[in-house]
Amino acid sequence: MKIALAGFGQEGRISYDYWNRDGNQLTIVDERDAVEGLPEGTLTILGAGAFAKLSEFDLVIRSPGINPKRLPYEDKVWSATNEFFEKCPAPIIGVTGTKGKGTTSSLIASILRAAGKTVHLVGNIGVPALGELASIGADDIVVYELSSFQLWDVKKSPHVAVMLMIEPDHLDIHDDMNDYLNAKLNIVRHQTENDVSIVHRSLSDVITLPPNRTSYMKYPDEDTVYAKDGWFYVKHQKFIQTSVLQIPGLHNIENACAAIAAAGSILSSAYDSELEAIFKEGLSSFAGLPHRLKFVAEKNGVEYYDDSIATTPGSAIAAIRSFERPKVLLLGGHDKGAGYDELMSVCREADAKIIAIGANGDNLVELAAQHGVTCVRETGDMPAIVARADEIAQPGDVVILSPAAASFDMFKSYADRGDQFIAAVRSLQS
Ligand code: UMA
Repeated sequence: MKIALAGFGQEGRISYDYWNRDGNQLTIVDERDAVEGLPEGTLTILGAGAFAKLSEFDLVIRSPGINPKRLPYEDKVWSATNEFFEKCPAPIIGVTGTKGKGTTSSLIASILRAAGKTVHLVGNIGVPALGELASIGADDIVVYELSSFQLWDVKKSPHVAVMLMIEPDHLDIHDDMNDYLNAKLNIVRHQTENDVSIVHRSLSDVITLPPNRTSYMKYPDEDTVYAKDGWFYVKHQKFIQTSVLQIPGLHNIENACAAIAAAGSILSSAYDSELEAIFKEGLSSFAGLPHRLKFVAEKNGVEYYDDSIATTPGSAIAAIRSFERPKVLLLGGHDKGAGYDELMSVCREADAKIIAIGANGDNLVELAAQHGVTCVRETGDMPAIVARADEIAQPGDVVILSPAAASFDMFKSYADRGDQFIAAVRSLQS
């Protein structure tokens, strides 16, 4: 078969290894002019306009970040996620939502591992699923973190679908909010009778299940899983103390509610004392993913937190709400089309000060002034940004890098932005 691999990033590279068999002729197609690490002797179509030349191929494998409308080759377009859903021998728990997918997926995996299961944690979390396929057995469980990009054109849905909260995001790539939401809803769209859907209560109005499905589990909710007065409750029964979690913030208590519901749907819905010990171990042993509201260091009486993964206003709001103490927020970057008014109101209520950074920093300064929020502009690099925070913050304050924007204006990725922040904080004089 003549196969075009559209996009040669993390997924494209794994797709190359996967389809490089059975006499297939592979061609790497990418809109960048130069792509590093090309396998020797491979056919390529590179540069602007590369996707216009694919009609002669039998199969086009779409990388997640490419809008399907840009590959108008009808039933020839396929994806690594579709291939994985088709071939995976084990049950799949899929997790989507705007923020919290990685954390919730990890919590689910942690609980299932505490129960002795062999778990494969794959997907948007940074592990292309196809690369794991060969090592998955029928008795294992897959936890698949799914982005809207991966769900965009899926033909199957996972056995257990978890939909976390959704807010505007990726509107620079999706046509509009409807297109984004529609892609996410594919996580339940092809489910069958015995499948399970676990849906954040804020989505009650938008969720549409396939005709053969009648109900879904809403969370947090008194009839399913919720948290009250420092305890997780399952079906009205006190279950585990919320303090077992190592990860801070109310949003993470909600993520844990979703994880308890999802893991319970695989292990047993009895939630008895034996399960209680397993869940406790699973929930407490997860120390959090890098760059998600992680404590970095205390300098001059000020605590610094790295929340570089926060690329949307909603996640920055969650970060602000995670602390009682006075806050200095490092905000800004490449704008993805989401509005900042609500975030500014929350900053105003919480009396948080802002240091506006990155490409949309000037707009943020203007908006902060309209909302009566204290805001300074910093146009320097990460050490300059951290030095400015050191200048402004008082002992007892927290400084949070929670930029509510993508990183590509100044950094390679959110991880690079977070790593540079950690390095700059650690080298601050104290
Ligand atoms: N490309 C084009 N044209 C386009 C888009 C991309 O030519 O219109 C090319 C790029 O030049 C590049 C390649 O395609 O060479 C990149 O492919 P990609 O953007 O689809 O990304 P991958 O490197 O394959 O990584 C993807 C996910 N990235 C995106 O969805 C943007 C990774 O999620 C994921 O970890 C990985 O697959 C493994 O499954 C990252 C992400 O930022 C963490 N996700 C977004 C998020 O979490 O907000 C959705």
